[in-house]
Amino acid sequence: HMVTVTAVHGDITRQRVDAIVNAANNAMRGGGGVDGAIHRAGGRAVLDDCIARFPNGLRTGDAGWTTAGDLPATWVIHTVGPNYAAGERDRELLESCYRRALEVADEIGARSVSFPLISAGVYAWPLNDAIDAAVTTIAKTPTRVEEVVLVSFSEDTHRRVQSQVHRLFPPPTEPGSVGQLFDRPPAQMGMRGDAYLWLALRAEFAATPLPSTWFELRPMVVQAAEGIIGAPLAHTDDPIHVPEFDPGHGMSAGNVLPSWWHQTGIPILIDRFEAAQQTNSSEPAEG
Ligand code: AR6
Repeated sequence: HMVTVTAVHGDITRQRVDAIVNAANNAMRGGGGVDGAIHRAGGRAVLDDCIARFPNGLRTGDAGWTTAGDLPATWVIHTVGPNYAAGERDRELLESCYRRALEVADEIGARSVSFPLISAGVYAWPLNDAIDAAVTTIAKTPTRVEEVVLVSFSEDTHRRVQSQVHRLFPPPTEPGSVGQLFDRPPAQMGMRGDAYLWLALRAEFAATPLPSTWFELRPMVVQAAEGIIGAPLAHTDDPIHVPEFDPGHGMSAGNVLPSWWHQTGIPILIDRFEAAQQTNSSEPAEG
């Protein structure tokens, strides 16, 4: 399907989209966290509509819409995530929240929808798994929604969401961009985090025009990589652990190997850069 998914750091109540999703509770009468923020910003109209349309509340894993009141969005799609802290640990229920919210979006004709990370706050679902449930369920749910925005309140959470979004929904790269050099992944990566770094660099350079020489390319890549991993890409065999590249599955997940970049990754990019230049200069441009 044609859905575009992006990650944003900020407050979901400020999102200018057709619908924002609320992480509500079964009673559907407001609460803390993102629920509290949405009811405060939306005003009394949101609560009145909750009472009118959901006199008996909402089941865990289900979703339903109300007006968005004073919010910039048109609708609020309320969904109730499982309360992990209280022992509700069936991941199917969490996935159901994303699926049902997208179904409700289709019902009301919302084309752009912003989600918070359902159950990842007060309900205490383990963060990496909450992120995985969000991105994989959105990826496999057929929908007419065109734009999904995953909004994270904290910078750390945003970085984790961003790297999973880059993996499952790689953004398009522009012709003649540095990002295009990353379009094909190399046959072998150094460590598991290197695949994430590769995709993060591809996204960062998606619209950056190619420099004129390869020796300008190298520092561009090194500098961007250092900005993303927050450490120097020194010539060393010591791996660097990047928390947001670690989906929480294994011990070496999230590790980046600087020596792989110097010995393999960057040389591959330089080869591709030179191949791209050959193609460009052999075009009959100057007639
Ligand atoms: N914008 C974006 N994300 C936010 C915002 C905001 N304004 N505020 C919080 N978050 P939570 P839950 C993030 O606790 O775990 C309520 O009392 C937050 O950092 O809001 O599903 C309800 O009434 C976290 O990553 O929802 C329920 O009783 C994510 O949103 C219960 O909490 C979800 O955190 C639901 O708990």
